[in-house]
Amino acid sequence: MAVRALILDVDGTLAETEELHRIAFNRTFEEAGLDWVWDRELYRELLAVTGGRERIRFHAERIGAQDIDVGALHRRKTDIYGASMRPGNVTLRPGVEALLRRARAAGLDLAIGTTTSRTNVGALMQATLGADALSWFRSVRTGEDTPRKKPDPEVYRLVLADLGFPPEDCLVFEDSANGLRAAKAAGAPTVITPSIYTAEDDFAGADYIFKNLDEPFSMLTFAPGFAFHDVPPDVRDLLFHGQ
Ligand code: XBP
Ligand code: MG
Repeated sequence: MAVRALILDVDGTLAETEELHRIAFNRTFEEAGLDWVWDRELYRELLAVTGGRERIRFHAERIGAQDIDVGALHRRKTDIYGASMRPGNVTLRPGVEALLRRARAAGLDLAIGTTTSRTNVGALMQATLGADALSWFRSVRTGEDTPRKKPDPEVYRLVLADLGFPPEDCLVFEDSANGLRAAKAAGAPTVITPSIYTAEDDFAGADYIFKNLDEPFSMLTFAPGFAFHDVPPDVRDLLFHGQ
């Protein structure tokens, strides 16, 4: 295997943005005069429904709420979330920026495969790496490119088609079981860094599971039957930066 591209999920993987999404959902509900409050426990459960619009619809149906303008609520939530994307209010997870810079220096392609919107990806980039960081990514595919959201592999298939690489030449970075299933169904080896909301997810089938990307020796597990000496040298250089 020769890694030619890194394909990254956004929410939970690049940054712990799910908490900011949750706060934006709650502000939206309050503003709209709804008495809905998504606490952390409920939000963890609701994350099984990928996509913010789908999540609101699921919740409304589950509690039997009538006359809910799901589209309007989600648009407002996106505005509130975007306004929260300010330097200092959001930071990339440990090791993410260094990995991106290392990959670029090594001539690898970068890509994004996410369920959220392009606007939200741009807002995160702007608040963390700077406005032009979106141009580091040769392919950016989002929930706006397909109605079939993770765990459906479609978003990763679109990225792979853009890149023109076989999936086994890429490494996907994910934080959730839904994302892992999407990446594996697209055929790509997958690195998992669990996030605050996904620590209890089932990551069976992951190729690597690390606590964070700056400390791959903090690996929680390798896939069963997998050992450090099995890690291909180019992956080792990339993730373990020569250690
Ligand atoms: C992220 C999501 C998104 C965000 C909210 O999943 O499911 O729905 O929670 O964003 P992943 P939107 O990290 O697997 O891509 O409200 O923009 O959908
Ligand atoms: Mg995620």
